[in-house]
Formats: sequence, structure tokens, C-alpha cells
Amino acid sequence: MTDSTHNLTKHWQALDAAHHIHPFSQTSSLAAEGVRIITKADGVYLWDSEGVRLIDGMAGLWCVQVGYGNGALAEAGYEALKRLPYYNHFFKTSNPYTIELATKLASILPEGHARVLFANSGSEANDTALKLIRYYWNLQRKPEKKIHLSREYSYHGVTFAAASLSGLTPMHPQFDLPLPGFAKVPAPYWFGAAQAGYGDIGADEFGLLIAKKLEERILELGPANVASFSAEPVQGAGGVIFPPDTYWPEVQRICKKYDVLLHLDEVITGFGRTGEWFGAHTYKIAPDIMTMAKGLSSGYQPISAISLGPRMGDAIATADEELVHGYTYSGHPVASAVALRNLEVLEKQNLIDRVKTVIGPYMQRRLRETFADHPLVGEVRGIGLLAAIELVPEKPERRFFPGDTGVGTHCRNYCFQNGLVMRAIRDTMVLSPPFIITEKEVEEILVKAKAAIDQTARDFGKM
Ligand code: PXG
Repeated sequence: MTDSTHNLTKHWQALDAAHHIHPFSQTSSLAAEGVRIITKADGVYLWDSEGVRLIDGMAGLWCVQVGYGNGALAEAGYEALKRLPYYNHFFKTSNPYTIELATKLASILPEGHARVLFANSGSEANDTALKLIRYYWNLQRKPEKKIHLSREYSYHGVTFAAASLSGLTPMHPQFDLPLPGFAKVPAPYWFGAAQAGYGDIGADEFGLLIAKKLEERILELGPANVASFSAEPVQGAGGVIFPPDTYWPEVQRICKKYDVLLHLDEVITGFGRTGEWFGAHTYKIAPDIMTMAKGLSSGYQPISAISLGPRMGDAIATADEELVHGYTYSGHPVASAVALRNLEVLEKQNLIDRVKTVIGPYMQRRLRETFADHPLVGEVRGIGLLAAIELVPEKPERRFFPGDTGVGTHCRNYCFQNGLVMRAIRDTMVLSPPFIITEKEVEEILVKAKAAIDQTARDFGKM
């Protein structure tokens, strides 16, 4: 670091503090602390304005599948910017980039998902999905089907509807949410089962029990009033919660039985994160409607999509009226071109297969070898390139630290100090690195994560 870069950092920090309000941040304390300015990225690494290099264990916000600095994606964006920087799909118009992207998606989506709509973020996609679910039931002359079910610990975004759908309760009080018409059911969070009062229960039994809670809630509300059940195949921002094997088959049976539309939120699990194109493939789920974002463009452009299975797709596509919905930037040509190239790169470089058969199993094995016996670690779980490390006060009990202990944040701060970006969700440390990560880079993450978890264990008297 030279003095001039240091002064530039101070300059940017002051301007940021004066003019920029950050997502999910306390403005006053962030301004006092000073933000870290990220100035460039390449592969799995980020650099800040002080010249410090960080290894990005989170692929940005779970989205940079192909890693940073991919020239093919940059070129696709540049070409599209020169040829057709903008046009829309409102006035009986379309463009080749978006047509090709929709066609490519139809070829990789779960069976029967032949039609897609585009939006710009995961929140918008979920907002759109809920509107389409309402519209579908109105078309079916079942307008009383209005209640949207979702799960505790779910994260579906921040628009009025997506935040109402989200089960992370701290997201609600500031905005008087949830809106009416949203109801929650428990999450299949087996590690938290004892703490939640379910006792010492096996994973498979727990999966069935939690699915049964969905059935009970549907019956309580009246199946005639329940429009949909929304869920992430694996819950991401709520704590990287993998469902027991018994959960999804039973949930699907229940949704079918009570004619409740199944909406899968694949914003994190989509585009290879679990080792298949979608979590729907990994968990053998047949959704009626699906939402996706993040990995669709590896985060290089803001773009999201909503795909419709046969039932909803046919009803909406054959409706004898205009669909009164759409955004200025739905199917933006530049975002579509970049997303299309991203899907080509994922395919040509066999990146999803690499997640499934090479680097995913490697990371999962090495995480368990490194942490399974650690005094602060209650569980290591994961699939593909998605993993969680639960920090606990006592082993082998499956119990958490008291809510205000802040162990996770403490550990996260050490990770940053050690040059590693690893998220803490409560006291669960999570990893979701780019698919191009090498074995050597996984080892670098492990060394840094181990140092941070050791330091945390010492600070909390566990080592
Ligand atoms: N659904 C899921 C499953 C998500 O993870 C959204 C919808 C909303 O997407 P947009 O593009 O509107 O942000 C998300 C987003 C975190 C974190 O810290 C996670 C997300 C976003 C921001 C932060 O884990 N997930």
C-alpha cells in the first residue's frame, strides 16, 4: 500500500459514508467504521483499495459460478452493447439474445418447463411468481386460493411480496410485514431439531414430521384457500439447510393431494451449485413454477427468470387476454447475451460436472477431515459447492450458543482478517465458492477458515 492509495481509500470511504446507504447495514456504524472498497477481482480472488487480496469463499453473493474476470462473458456483453444496447419486448418485439436464452433455458430446466419470463433480480422473479400464481387460480375460477405458504428460515428477497414470503423474521417489523395472505411452516432443519423441542430424532423421521406440519397447516387453512407452497430446494441465506431425504417426496405428495402449486426458488441452487443444473434435479422435484437469478449470468449482469411447468404455462399462454405484467428491462438484450454466454461456458468447460464429480466431493471431504473433530464444530454438511459449518458450545449435543453470543460474527471477522470471505449466518459458517476453484485454492480456504475457527474457539474458551 502506498500513501496515495491509502488516501484514496479514505476519500472513497468518506464519500460512501456521506452519500450511499448500504443493504442490510446499519448506516451510522458502517460510516464510523469505514467500508472496504473492492477495486478488482480475478478468478476466485478479490482485491481491496489497500491492495489486500481476499479469497472469495462465497462467489460474491452465491452467484459468480464461472469466477471473476471471464473474458468470454465480458466480450458477449460488449458485443451486445454495441449491437443492441437496449430494446424491450412490449410492442410485439423480441431480440435474438433473449429468444436464444429462453430456448436454452427450456432445454436445461426440469421437464415440461417450456416457457420463461424474465426479470432483473431474485426478488422481482419471486414477486412475479406470486402474481402469476394468483393469476393462474383466477383463470381456473378458484379465486379463493390466495394464501402463499413458505418456510421459517427461508429467504426469498425484499420486495413487499418476496419479503412477506421470507421466513427470516427480522426482515419484517421495519416494514409492517408480512402482508396478509402469507403463512409459514417449519423448516426441515435437522441440526436444530433438539433445540426446537423435537428431541433426539433421526433425520428421516424428522423430514417426514416437518412435511406433515405442512399438511396440517394446509388443512387448518383449508386446502381451498391455499394457492402455493414456496421453497428453496436447499435453504441458503437462512443457514444452508439441507432437507432430509424423506422431505421432498412427501412435500410433493402433499402439494399434489391438496392442489397446492409448488414454487421452487432456485436463486441459489440453480445453475450447478448442487452439482446438477438445478436443485430440482438433485432432489427430484417437479415444480409448477420456478424462479432463478444469480448463477443465470454468474452475477455479471442483473437478470432473473421465472419458468412455468405445463400446467401454469399452458393456462397463461392460452389465456384469451393480455398478461398485464412486465418490466422495462425484462429480457434485457445485454443481460440476455451475457447469461447465454455464461450457460455456454458452464457447459463447454464442464463446470457443473466438475462440481458434481471433482471439486465438490473434494471440498466436502476436506471440510469434514479438517473440522469434523474440531471442539467448536457441531456439524459439517454440504453438497456440491455449498457447505455449512455449525459452531456449537458443546459436542456432541446439537445445541446452539445463546442468541446474543455473536460467535459466528466473531469468526467471520477473523476470516476477513485472514484474507477469506466466508459468511456467518447466526453461528453457521457457510461456503459457496466459484466453480472454477482449484484443489489448491480449496486448501487455502481451509487453512484460513481453520485459523479463524481456532482463534474463535480460543476466544470462547473452547480450545
Ligand atoms: N431467493 C433466494 C433463495 C435468494 O437467496 C433472493 C431470492 C433474492 O434475490 P435478489 O436478487 O433480489 O437479491 C435471494 C438472494 C446473503 C444474501 O447474505 C443472500 C441473498 C441476497 C443478498 C444477501 O446470504 N439471496
